[in-house]
Amino acid sequence: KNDDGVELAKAPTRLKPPPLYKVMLLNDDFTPMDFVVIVLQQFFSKDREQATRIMLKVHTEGKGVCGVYPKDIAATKVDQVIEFARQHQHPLQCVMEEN
Ligand code: NFA
Repeated sequence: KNDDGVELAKAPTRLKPPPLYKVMLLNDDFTPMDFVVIVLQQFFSKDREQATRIMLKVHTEGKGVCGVYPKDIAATKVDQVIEFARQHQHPLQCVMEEN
């Protein structure tokens, strides 16, 4: 109730956790493999071995999952990767997909 005794709408109790989004890297013919490995280490906290495995999956299959995050964090990762690639003049693309 507010000060006048009027019943106010209450937000519903959250039953479901927030949706998660996969952040994916897309293959291209120009970005160096070493650069993709650095991206996976720097922005997705992968060690060199995991990063190399994901990079090769993207290279051979066309795309691959780098990590799974809530929406705002996933969107920030996508922006950071695209900006980092752009600064280095590589065409590497990064997208998010609802899980
Ligand atoms: N296909 C790129 C090459 O042969 C490597 C690459 C891997 C690019 C993963 C983008 C993503 N240099």
